[in-house]
Amino acid sequence: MDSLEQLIDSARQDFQAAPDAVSLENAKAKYLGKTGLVTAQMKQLGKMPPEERRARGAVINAAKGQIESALNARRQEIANAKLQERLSAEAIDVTLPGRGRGKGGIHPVMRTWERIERIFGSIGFDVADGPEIENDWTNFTALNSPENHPARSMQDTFYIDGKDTQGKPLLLRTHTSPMQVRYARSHELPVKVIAPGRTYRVDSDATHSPMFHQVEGLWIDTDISFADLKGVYLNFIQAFFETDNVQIRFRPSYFPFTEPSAEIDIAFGSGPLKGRWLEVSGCGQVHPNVLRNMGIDSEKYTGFAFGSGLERLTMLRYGINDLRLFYEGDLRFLRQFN
Ligand code: 2NL
Repeated sequence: MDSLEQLIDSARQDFQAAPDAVSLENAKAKYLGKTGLVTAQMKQLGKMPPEERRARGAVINAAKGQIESALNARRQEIANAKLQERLSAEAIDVTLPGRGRGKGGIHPVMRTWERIERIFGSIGFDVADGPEIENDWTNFTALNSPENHPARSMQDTFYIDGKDTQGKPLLLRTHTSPMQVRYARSHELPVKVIAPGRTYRVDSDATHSPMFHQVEGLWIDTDISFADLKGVYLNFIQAFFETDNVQIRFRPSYFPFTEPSAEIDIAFGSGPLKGRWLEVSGCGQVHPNVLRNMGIDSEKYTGFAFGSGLERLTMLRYGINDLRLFYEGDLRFLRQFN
């Protein structure tokens, strides 16, 4: 066999034996490099007589071409093998369930908020919304709070730097009543509305937070009495706690914005709180001065109002014993409601 045939055979074997790109390039040098075996054959040509040189040169070139294509074929094989290896290492099992994203959830106080809107909505109450930064007329004066009332002091209320357009102090609303004042002044009678929202007072301990949530209710028409208040509130408590086995009582009290005024207590007939009177709300007949500040004829119209804390209602509904759990953002606590 011609030595060139052997050269091609041995190159093919060497290339085939090369396990990776680096050894393949080394094997290439052995044949096609500057000092390689094919190159050595080329160098022989110079010593040949011209008439043989031509034919021999063509044969060597053909052999070189075969070795090059064997090299390229092996290069392709190695590249393909490497790609296959990567693909199987990085394989994605598309049949696995997705990992999903943290979905977030509804805060228990917000659940209470939504429940209350639904319950009062079902008996025809509208929902009012308004600013958390108020002026002192809407937050205090309109609600019949005397100028020197302690609730208006810097000790009890967060005042904002700067004044409103009339040079009056600005403050974080201390109750949601100002929303109802705004609502009543801008809507036709009868007024039948609830005002849920955030409120702020300078107060912070185990049972008080500087920010808390309140819902107030207001129903003003020609013949709205305390009896209507009792009916509406009992209906609300029964719907909210999902039981008819609950009693309600009114205890005389005082608020500047209502006259007469009362505290509302409830007592469950069963469960862990069975038989204990629990305070859940303040309420009363809207004071005539407040009606006048709403632009309502206090000789023709009467109405009731109440104010309940959303945190308190939420604690009673779920059996939560510490108010601070609502504000710590501990997911172990919050996840239980979702
Ligand atoms: C409490 C007391 C109360 C009201 C809120 C009210 C609102 C208007 C007019 C008259 Cl616009 N009254 N709201 C009335 C009585 C009591 O809340 O201690 N809540 C937690």
